[in-house]
Amino acid sequence: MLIAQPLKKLVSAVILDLDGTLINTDGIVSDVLKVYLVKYGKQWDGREAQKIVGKTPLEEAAIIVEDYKLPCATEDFVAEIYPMFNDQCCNIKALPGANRLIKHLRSHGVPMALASNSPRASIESKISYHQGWKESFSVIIGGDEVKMGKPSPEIFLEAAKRLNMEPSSCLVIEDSVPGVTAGKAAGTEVVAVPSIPKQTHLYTSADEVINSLLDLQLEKWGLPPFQDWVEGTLPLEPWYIGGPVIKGYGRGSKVLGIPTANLSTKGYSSVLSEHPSGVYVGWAGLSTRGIYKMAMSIGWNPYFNNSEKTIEPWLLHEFDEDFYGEELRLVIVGYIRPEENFPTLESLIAKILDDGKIAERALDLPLYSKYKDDSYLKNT
Ligand code: RBF
Ligand code: MG
Repeated sequence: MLIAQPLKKLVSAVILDLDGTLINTDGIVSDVLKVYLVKYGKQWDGREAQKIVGKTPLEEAAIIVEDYKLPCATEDFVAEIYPMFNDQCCNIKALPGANRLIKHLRSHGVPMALASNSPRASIESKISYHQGWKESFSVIIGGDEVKMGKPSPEIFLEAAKRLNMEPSSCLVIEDSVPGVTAGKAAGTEVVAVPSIPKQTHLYTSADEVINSLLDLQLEKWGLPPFQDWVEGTLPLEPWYIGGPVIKGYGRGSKVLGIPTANLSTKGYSSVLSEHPSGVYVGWAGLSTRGIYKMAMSIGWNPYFNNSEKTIEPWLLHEFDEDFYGEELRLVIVGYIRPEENFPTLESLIAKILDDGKIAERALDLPLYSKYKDDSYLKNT
């Protein structure tokens, strides 16, 4: 069946947000605030992150001073906390797909701007730890270089102007609601990549909402498409997790006919937060049994709307008994798709079976099959 792609406006330049879009700043912000608040006998509440995402530094500070009833002026708070962030700049990781996107656009000569509410100096410092980034942007604008930060359109209007482009010929990529608002007010096309899960409903003004940069389809915007997909999978820098197999929600076998060998998420919170929810392929090793192909879902299972991010590997092999408690080792080597919701259980099952076929075929490629011999999987 052919499904017509919804027609999007074609663009010839890309304007990127930095924090939460290209780099995982949230993790560092939480770490610093956790330490800082202890001084005042307060405890950082992870949910606060939602309130400050996309705000200017001064707005962020005002919210925290107010919410935690800190006995200091917003300015003093900023003066104290900023050096703490700056010390941590070197530890902020690129988000999955960020390097790939920047390299790809650069190699195709697509003009790129970086437009962030962060002060210019802080932007420069943050990107200096990522090789090839600074040279890739023909324009960089900080929140201190415009009168009003996002959600005002000013920063994106200025970025377009300096790129010598009409705003309508620019694609803005943004993780925050104020950023999306700013982009639409400036007249640009906007792809939202929300950095906080399960908030898609807040992004209705964006032209498209995607789950992570891995899901960007540049051809929808008339930009040169990525060419790194093979056999329905996107090769990744491999990553490793393992542990004893635990009982999941008990739906895999019973409801779906697809038994997953779930792993505990304990001890993996940072690994889990680094990797977008979605469906992946890789190799699975069971210490006493062997090494098997695997398709795996990570996330909240939108169809069941779980409250916890889970790891659910499906070993592509018929086992004649359960193996709860056995040590399972995984190497994840490729990405298939974001998690989706489905109108019926049958359509969810059909999609998962498709994923299995994709994994079966792709993992035979030398690019992936070489990891079958990874010593991590053998666990001896
Ligand atoms: N659950 C969803 O709600 N949406 C999905 O797109 C989805 N994709 C999956 C892909 C694979 C390869 C596997 C093994 C599971 C997937 N699941 C998905 C999770 C499935 O709902 C879950 O394993 C069962 O509910 C058992 O807890
Ligand atoms: Mg942002």
